[in-house]
Formats: sequence, C-alpha cells, structure tokens
Amino acid sequence: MQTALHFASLLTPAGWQRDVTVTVRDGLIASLTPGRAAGAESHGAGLPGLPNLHSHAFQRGMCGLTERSGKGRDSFWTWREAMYRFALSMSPDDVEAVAAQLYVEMLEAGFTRVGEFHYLHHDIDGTPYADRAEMAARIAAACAATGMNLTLLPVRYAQGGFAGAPAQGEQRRFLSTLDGYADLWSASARVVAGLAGANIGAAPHSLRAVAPQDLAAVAALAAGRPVHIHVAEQMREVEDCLAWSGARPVEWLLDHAAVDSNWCLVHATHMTAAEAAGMAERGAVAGLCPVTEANLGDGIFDGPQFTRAGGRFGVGTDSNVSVGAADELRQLEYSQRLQERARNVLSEPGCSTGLQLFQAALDGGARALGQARSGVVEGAPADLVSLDTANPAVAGHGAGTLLDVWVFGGKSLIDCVWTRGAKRVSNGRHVGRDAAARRFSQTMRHLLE
Ligand code: NGQ
Ligand code: ZN
Repeated sequence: MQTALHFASLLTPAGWQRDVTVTVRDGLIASLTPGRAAGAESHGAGLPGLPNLHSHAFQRGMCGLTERSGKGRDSFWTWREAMYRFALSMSPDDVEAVAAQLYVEMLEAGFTRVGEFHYLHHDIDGTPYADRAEMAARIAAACAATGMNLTLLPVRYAQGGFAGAPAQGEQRRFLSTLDGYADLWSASARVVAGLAGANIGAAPHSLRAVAPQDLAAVAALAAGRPVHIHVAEQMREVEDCLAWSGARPVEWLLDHAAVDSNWCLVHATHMTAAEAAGMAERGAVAGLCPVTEANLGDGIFDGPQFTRAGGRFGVGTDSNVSVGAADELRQLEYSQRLQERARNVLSEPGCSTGLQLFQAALDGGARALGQARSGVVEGAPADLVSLDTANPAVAGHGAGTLLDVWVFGGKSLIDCVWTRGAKRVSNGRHVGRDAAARRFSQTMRHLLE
C-alpha cells in the first residue's frame, strides 16, 4: 500500500525543508521528493513523531488522586504508597482500558512510540496469571487498538530496598524470581512478536529493587536491546545507596554494570559532574520525565552539566499525570531556567530552543527505544505529525519559530498523526477517541467507587 503526503514545510535531520512529498510504502518512508506529487494529501508543517521513552500506563488512572497532603510532610515516598494501593485495585481489563485511553492521548499529543516500563505483572494476590504475560498482552492490545508503537520493557522487581531488604506486601504484583522473570520475558517477547511496530528490551526496576548479581542477568537477557533502569531520582535513594555501597547510584552503576549506549538511565536527577561525564562517555541516554519529576518533587536535572559533557537525553511521561510532548520539553527548559536564573539554557546561541529540544529528544528517545532509524529519512517508519499552520497561534510565523510556539505557547497545534503510515489522529482527534473514552470512563467510575 502506498500513500503520498505533501508538506509545505517538513522537519528533516538537515532542518526544515520546503515543499516536499513523503511517499509511504508498507509503513516506511519510501522517498522524499521536492514538490507536490499528484494525488498527495496536503498539510502545513510536518514533523517526526516524538518517542516517549518512559511510561507506567496504569498510573494514568491515578491523575488527581494524590494532590493533597496527609498529616506529615508529603513526598515521593507517600505518593508511592498511594500508587501501590491503586495498583492493587486494577484488573487486566482495567489496565487495558486505561492504557488505551492513555495511548489515544499520547498520539493526540505528538508521541508515536511508547517505552512501557511494565511491572504490574501478577494477579491481585501476587500469583502469576496462567499466562505470565497476561498484563503485557493487555498493553499490547491497547497499542493495537490505537496504533501506538510499543517498546515493551518488562521489569524485574525483586526486593524492597538496598541490601536485600524484604519486599512489602503491597509490592506483590511486581515481584519475580530470576527464573520467573526469564519466563515472563520470553512470554512478553512472543506478545511483542505479534504486534506491528513493537520491540522489546529489559528493565531492572532500580538499584533499590534488584540485587547486583541479578542486574547483570537481566541486562544479559536484553542482549543488545534497550536496558532501562530508574536511578538517582530522590535524595533519599542517593543517601541509602551511599550507606549500602559507599558509592552514589549512578557512580555505582557505571562501576558495576556494563552501561553503554543501549542503556537508558531514567531520571538520573542527582549526579555529580564526574557521574554526568561518565554517563555521557558511556553513551547512555538520560530518560528525563520533567512533568512527573516536578509532580513528585524529585529535584532538577543539571542540563548544562550533562549536555556540556556530550550527554544525550530523551523525554518520558512516566506517571502520566499529564500527557504531552510539548509539555515535557517546556517543563524541561523551564526547570533549567528557574535553576540557572537564565533563559534559553538548553540551546546553542542564536538557535531555536524549541527546535533544539525537539531534535535532542528525538535522537535520544529513538536511541533509548532501540530505533536504529528515526526522524524523517528514507527507510524510517512513517511516524509523522502535522501541525496546523492555519491556527491563529502561528499566524505570521515561518518554520523558524514554529516549534517555539508549539513548545512554549501551550496551544494544541497538532492536526494529524500517522504511525507506520496509517492516520491515527485527524483534526486533532484520534479516530478511536470516543470508543476509548467510553471504556475508560466506565473503568474509572468503578475504580473510584
Ligand atoms: C515506579 N516511579 O516504578 O512507578 C516509580 C515509583 C519506585 C518513579 N520512580 C516506585 N517515578 O521508584 O520505587
Ligand atoms: Zn518510572
């Protein structure tokens, strides 16, 4: 099947090009040709879809439920208790309904691939489902229903804290032995093999949740595929890691794990200059989730330190408390501005900050999700977004400032979204929005009853 899409402006690795037709064959970009090919559908500005490198789909159902404090000081750790309780309330049907709504929202917001850091594996009493990959299959079903590209990251979770601290009862749905995890991973790989556009990696949850000897075993399963881990998000985690090992979390990881460019260190909020330089040198991607990091009170990633060292980053929506590609890029830059008391922190002098943030997150996100070809180039998947250049928000603007309006203006400019060449969003609305919303609403009503 072949389709042709014409863009008045198209963002390619070489920058904006004017008046280009993209020919799509079998879900891939077959060619880019100047001018408008006969029969091509016309659009204003075209961009590659952005990868969302870190999501816990089920947490989308918690939006609005944790925004009041208890008696003491509220923190990441009190939020986590609430999250555990919520996780214990969800059936496979609930997870599928919430994930489908989430992926509709992600596609409408410009994300075309999701790295699903998936750890809600087992039944409510902690026993594995008859099909170990039951929950992974529900995530895959939500992707199939919405057209979202999936990078599934099955998570190993083994202990409650550093030094083999026992797991809490509330963590029972997440836990696996090493053999159990190997089975889960193989079953998940079969699920992924049956889903168009999907791939798989492996994810030791964190240094808190996985012991050193197991970390290597989990990474070995990935064998050249993406390896994702949460690291150095909270100061308490840094302190506990120091007490346990004498080293800081990123420092420990660089010294004891084969961290390379297949690795994504999620958050990596609290790093010294030496850790940032070491991480950059190994080519690992920083998985920044600025909206969630703000929501959870994690701290501020040191962007200048990491980018000066040549580090690569991508963005993720993590807890999915709100869902937007532009929102993550804006929050990232704003956190840097507040920290540095400066403007346009994450861009080169004279360059569009919106464009530079976008291109960095595209490159880092694709790398972290195991995509060899990304962006609008021949041979890459046709994962595309069009912006509505007739919107008054961009009146008078050329391509040179378009992404600055999109990232900083907070207006929804997205018109159409394609994944693997198929149009999933038209006029800003996912084609399956109503069906997903109906099912999601029913689910939320019974979960919040
Ligand atoms: C998660 N979320 O796995 O959902 C974690 C909380 C933990 C973030 N780290 C659990 N943002 O880290 O122990
Ligand atoms: Zn996370």
